[in-house]
Amino acid sequence: MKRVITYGTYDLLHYGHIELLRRAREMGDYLIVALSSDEFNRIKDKKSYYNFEQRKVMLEAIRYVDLVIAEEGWGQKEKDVERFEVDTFVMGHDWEGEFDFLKDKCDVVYLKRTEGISTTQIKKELYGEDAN
Ligand code: C2G
Repeated sequence: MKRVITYGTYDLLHYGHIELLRRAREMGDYLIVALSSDEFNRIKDKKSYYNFEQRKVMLEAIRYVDLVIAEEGWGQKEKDVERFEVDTFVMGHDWEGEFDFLKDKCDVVYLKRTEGISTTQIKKELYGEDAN
């Protein structure tokens, strides 16, 4: 059983997220998503439209996702990789190189982001330029 993990806020779920999750799942047999808590979002200076529970319900409804856990901080990835016996860590390429420290524990793969869509762009188009 090849286990894959990825991390994110996944707010205002869109096809860029789905494409990432689909490709991540295809790299193994079981996909874990560590979903940023509302408190961690504040640390990332991200304000999500949906709260953690709402974002969790949406992710759990996606066929590619097998388990959703909470991401409470930057420092939990090594423990998660060990605890869930993860084979592959996946993130979009906007994080290229940032998580290479995990390479002694698992494969680290950065997948190309889907062009032309982002939660920030959606907010800007809905709420105007100063949205973040
Ligand atoms: N993504 C993508 N294409 C897009 C938008 C997002 O492939 N058009 C990917 C991102 O690269 C990321 C995932 O979807 O791998 C989730 O995106 P965010 O919710 O923005 O994640 P982020 O806030 O970058 O969280 O500890 C890591 C952080 O929690 C990453």
